[in-house]
Amino acid sequence: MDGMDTTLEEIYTQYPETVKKNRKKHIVIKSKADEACPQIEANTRTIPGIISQRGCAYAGCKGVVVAPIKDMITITHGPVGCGYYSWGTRRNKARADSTTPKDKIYSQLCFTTDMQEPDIVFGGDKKLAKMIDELVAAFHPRAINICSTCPIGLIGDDIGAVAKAATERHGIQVLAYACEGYKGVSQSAGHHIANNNIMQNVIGKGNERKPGKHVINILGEYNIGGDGWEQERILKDCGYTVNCVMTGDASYEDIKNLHLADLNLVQCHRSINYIAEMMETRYGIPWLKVNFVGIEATNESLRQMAKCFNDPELEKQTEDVIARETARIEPALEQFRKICLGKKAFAFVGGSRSHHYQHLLKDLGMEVVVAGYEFAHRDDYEGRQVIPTIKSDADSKNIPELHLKPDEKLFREGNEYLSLSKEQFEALKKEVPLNYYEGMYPDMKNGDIMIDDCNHYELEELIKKLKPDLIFTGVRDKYIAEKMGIPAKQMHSYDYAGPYAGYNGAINFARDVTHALSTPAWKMIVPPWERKEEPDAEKQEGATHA
Ligand code: CFM
Repeated sequence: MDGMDTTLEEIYTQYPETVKKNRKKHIVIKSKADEACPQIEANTRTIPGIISQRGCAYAGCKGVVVAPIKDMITITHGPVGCGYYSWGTRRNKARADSTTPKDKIYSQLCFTTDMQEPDIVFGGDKKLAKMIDELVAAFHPRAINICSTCPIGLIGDDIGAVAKAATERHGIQVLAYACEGYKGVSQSAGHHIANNNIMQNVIGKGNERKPGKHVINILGEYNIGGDGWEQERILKDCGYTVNCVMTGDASYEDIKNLHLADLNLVQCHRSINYIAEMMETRYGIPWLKVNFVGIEATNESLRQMAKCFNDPELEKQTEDVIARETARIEPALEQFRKICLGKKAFAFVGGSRSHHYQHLLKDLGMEVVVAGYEFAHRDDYEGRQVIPTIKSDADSKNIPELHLKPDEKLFREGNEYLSLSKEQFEALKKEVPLNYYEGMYPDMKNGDIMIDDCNHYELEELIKKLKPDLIFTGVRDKYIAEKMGIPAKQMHSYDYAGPYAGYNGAINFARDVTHALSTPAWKMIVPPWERKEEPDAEKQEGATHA
């Protein structure tokens, strides 16, 4: 413990006093003495000049939540760079199905108004309206999203009015998201903006309940590398009807019918907890935080779900699936474990994976000693019980909290959704943490570090001091680790691999991690400034003038 304190103190000493004071609040060392998680500062502005790993509100709204809806056209209203650089970078996979043919899937395409200087000077609303007309004529989409980037907020285009007029003109829903990049301190603000708009304007518009005894949604699952498909496979085998995976491979129609389910599962709490909570308020649908990353975590989530419905047949089928799948993958995992066992890792991902993947790493016998989020809020670290004590910050001042009321026609009590008596429901709540998330802290070990908005400097220092065997990173910090000779797995798009969720995902992940740990390549890297021999001056000259 003391050792870790000293390590951090040494890192801080390089900072000016004010920076040191600020950054100290974003780092917590887990100590046995602390029953509850000490307060960690999160979701506040990154100190200017510090190289952060965060994205912007537009990235959170467009890139994360709305663009994966496969049959909606999403327009980036802004300069071409915002659209171009957010095109195809997030691997939210989509495929045709019985309700969405191939030619109605737009999530792989990029649409932007390509704002030019005259548009910035004279306004871009006309250009946007014209683009919508062209898109409707060319593609006949079922619905359209408009996502604004920074300049739009600055020049004051009224995208709401453009969307309203277009809805009337074309008879399809056109939604406007004022998700200018600067709307928050990170992409987290964009999640909230998207959640609000979808909740207010899309969810509840449909009336087609899918057939099945137990109908569920998976909220906050974006089907990166096919993760959502693996979860659907498992859940169907257990006997569930998956109404909607929100928003990975989801269709507009699925989201209109989102309220016609008995239970909401929440995979990524950070990005979708608003909708889970608002659906509970408006419709009474209970939600359950699950984690389908990791074998034990998947098993535990499936068992908790089965308990919710108090259906012996469902429980039996769940146990059968767990037994069958575990037996199938165990022999292969056992081989990978030989290399993974005892290895030390860091995990720095956005707002939920640094917690989820600790479970999978534990399955492989690895331990995470430092874990951090780029943009999570205090509740993702400390648990939802802290929400009432969180001060309003830059984000929440910009984004309205919707104060929804129970829907007069559709609201039902939680126990009715699960076909339980009131008493059974109360008993269930004692056993299964409905409508709650305990955060990452309880899963960390004594002496581990939890760090918010970790920067390049801190990452380098932590690597030097704690010498991890492997690092799970973002798209930029990955290269810091690799240049230092440490293998890194990029955990946003999985370095183009995956799926990593569920049972099949566990095997893919174990194989990729084993490859990373056993390749000698990273140890062979010697940067030019550390090479012993003097560079050949003549050759260098020649190279420059060639
Ligand atoms: Fe949720 Fe995500 Fe994440 Fe996230 Fe993201 Fe992502 Fe992520 Mo990249 S929604 S918070 S904003 S689990 S895109 S699929 S990997 S930072 S940890």
